[in-house]
Parts: sequence; C-alpha cells; structure tokens
Amino acid sequence: MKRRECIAMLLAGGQGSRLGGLTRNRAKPAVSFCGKYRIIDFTLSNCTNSNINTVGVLIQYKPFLLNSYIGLGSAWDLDNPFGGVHILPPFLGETEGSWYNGTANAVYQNYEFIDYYDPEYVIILSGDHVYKMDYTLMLKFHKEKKSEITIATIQVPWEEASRFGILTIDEDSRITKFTEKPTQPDSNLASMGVYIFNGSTLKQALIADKGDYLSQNDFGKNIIPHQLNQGKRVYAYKFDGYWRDVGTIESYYQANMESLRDGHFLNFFDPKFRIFSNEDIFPPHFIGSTAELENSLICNGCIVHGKVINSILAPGVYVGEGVEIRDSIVLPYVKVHKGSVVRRTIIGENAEIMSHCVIGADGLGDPPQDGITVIEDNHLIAEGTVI
Ligand code: ADQ
Ligand code: ADP
Repeated sequence: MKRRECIAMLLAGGQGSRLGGLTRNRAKPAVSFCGKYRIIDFTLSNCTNSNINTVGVLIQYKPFLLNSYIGLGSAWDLDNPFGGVHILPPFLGETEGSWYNGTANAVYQNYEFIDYYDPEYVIILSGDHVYKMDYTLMLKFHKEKKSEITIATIQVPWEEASRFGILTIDEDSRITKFTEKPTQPDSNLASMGVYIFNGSTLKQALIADKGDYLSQNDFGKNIIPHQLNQGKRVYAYKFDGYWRDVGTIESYYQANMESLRDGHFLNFFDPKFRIFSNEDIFPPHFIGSTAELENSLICNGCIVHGKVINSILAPGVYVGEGVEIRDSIVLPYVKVHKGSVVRRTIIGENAEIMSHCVIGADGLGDPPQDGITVIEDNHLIAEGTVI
C-alpha cells in the first residue's frame, strides 16, 4: 500500500446560520464568492497549489449542492487515481453511525479514511475561509520545530478577537495559552482554524476526546486546550497573507468588496497560484448600449443594460434598462428588471427583482451606513417593492 506524507481533512459541514438567507439551501462552502468562485474553491485550490492531492471533505448540513459542485474534483485537478477528493458523509459504520457533533467528531467518524492513506501528517482545514496559502511552508515549519500540532495564526483587529481562538506564544513560537472565543481577549493573535497534526497525535487525541463524555468534540473548544494541558508540543505558524473568515454577512460583504480595490491581496491574476473553480459553461457577457459600468466584476453569461457601480455580478445575471446597482453583490442567475435601484445589498442566487423596486436604499436617498440588505436565494420581489 502506498502511503501519503500529508492528507487534508476539510471541514465543510457547519450550518453557517450567520449567513442567513444565503445558506438556507446550501452549505456555506458552496456560497458564491467574488462572482466566479464558491467559498470552498480557495481551500481546494490551496491544496492543489501545495501538492496535497488527497482531500477528505466532511459534509453535514445541506450537502447536495456542495456535493454536486465538487463532483469528481477535476476542476481543482484533484481527480487522481489514488487519493483525490472524497466527500465523507457523517457516519462510520452500522454501530457508530450518528450525526456529527463537533468538528473533531466529524474527523473521528471518518478515521477509516485517514487510516487508509496512513499519513505522517494530517492538515485540518475549513471550507469557509478566503485566502491563498502554501501549506508546504507551514509543514516545513512543523517539521523544523518538531511540533506535534501546529496552528496557523494571524493578527486580527482587537475588536474582532473574541470571534476566534486566541493564543499566546513564547519566543520560540510555542503556544503557551489557547482560549476559544474569549469574551475578554488578552491577545489578538488568532487561530485560523488550520491545524497540522502528526498522524499519531491526531489519532490519540481523537480517541481520548471520544472517551470524554463532557467534551463537545470540537477542535477549538476541546482538542487543542486538552493537548496543551497534556504538555504536547503545540506551535503557532504565523501567516502573513490575506485571510478572511467569511462566516458573517458583514465579513462576507467586506471580503467581496475588498476584491474591487486596486492591487488587493488575493490577486486572481497570479499564474503561479491560481484559484480554480467549477463554474458552469456560460456564453460571454453582453453589455448593451445603455449600460454604464464602473469598478465592477462582471462574470460570464451576464446581460447588462443598466448601471453597475462598485458591484459584483456573478455568472448569468440579468440587469434591465434603467436599473442602478451600487455597492452590491449579485449572486448567480439573479434577474433585476427595469428601473429598479439596488444599493448595499446581497442578492441571493436565482432571486428575481421585478420592475421599479428600491432595495437597500431606505426607499429614498442614501442607504443606512452599516446596514447590508440580504435578499434570500430564489426569492421573488414583487414590482414596486421598497425594502
Ligand atoms: P469556528 O469557525 O467558529 O472557529 P466551527 O464553527 O467549529 O468553528 O467551524 C469550523 C469549520 O468546520 C467550518 O468550516 C464549519 O463549516 C465546519 N464544521 C463545523 N461543524 C462541522 C461538522 N460537524 N462536520 C463538518 N464540518 C463542520 C474555528 C476555530 C477557532 C478559529 C476559527 C477561525 O475553533 O479557534 O479561530 O475557526 O475561523
Ligand atoms: P435544519 O435546521 O435546516 O433542519 P439541520 O442541520 O438541523 O438543518 O438538518 C439538516 C437536515 O438533516 C434535516 O433534514 C434534518 O432532518 C437532517 N438531520 C438532522 N439531524 C440528523 C441525524 N441525526 N440523522 C440524520 N439526519 C439528520
């Protein structure tokens, strides 16, 4: 049997309730991002770009669309004869079958998959992060430090620190303290939820956690603090690139909008680190003679007759005459009809806005400064509606 040096377990099952109407029908990793992509594209492309060609995708919540999107993995060059990408549903065998509890339980229930490849290292990833990262550099660090568990970390703004796992390190980058989502953070060095484990350490940790009936079976809440208490060598790898957890409407909106800025960090044009995507086949976009476009991403299959400013149009979007879309994110297959005005709004997939609606603009002049309006997937907004 061949052996893999490092395989990835990609957590893609969380409900993503904080994304509201965008995750009513689909798991968060399958939500559209920056027009052409889906959130999971970034993590899968990172694997491809880091030569990690065996990936288990742990699914749970509303998996159908995610499942069909990943398909055989060919879009990310992950359709290998040995390894490749595998969807792992939340059950193990007849006796152990149960719905996943926490993230660690999801991995535990699929240990069979890990054992099959008998890897020296396992990298645990999240399907709802937007970033470009070469995991081989983190693995090199892990080996150099003779670490048993390495956590990728990044400095986050202090005011956001309580939504992350927060850690303290010594001068050798060894982690001395880890607190999952502290109410009063004493550091702003955050866990990115990306972990490299020695294969044997992971197995042992998951078995111990399974036997602890008080545990919520979560990496951040249970496994990491417990392993630290056991005196394990746990190190922090500092990542200095662009990274966003797009788990809330605000962070999702901001990260999309940041991609419209000149020279922004994700750089979709870098031929050495490409982001792959399994986009449907569309005809070229069509820009009509009455259209006005400014600082926007317009994807394939769009038909635009109106005005689009500081916005993202995902594939297959229709924008009628006299429409004005500003500071908004329009997801695939949306139709916005004649004379409607849309500002600071995320329009969910396949929604349709009939003529002369005013969305996200207080119905009058300027939109509320921080408010972001969300139209759910598949919704039909009747003619003349003001939201
Ligand atoms: P959170 O993002 O809050 O914090 P969590 O909600 O557990 O952690 O989700 C992690 C990932 O696992 C998500 O992609 C989610 O969709 C997925 N997931 C959750 N439950 C799952 C299940 N049962 N089966 C499969 N997939 C599941 C974590 C860490 C923090 C860290 C942040 C960084 O706990 O310490 O700071 O990530 O974003
Ligand atoms: P929702 O809140 O939309 O029902 P859930 O994440 O609770 O989302 O569940 C998604 C689907 O999975 C639902 O159809 C639910 O009935 C089903 N489900 C929930 N728990 C289990 C379980 N333990 N075993 C099998 N199916 C489950």
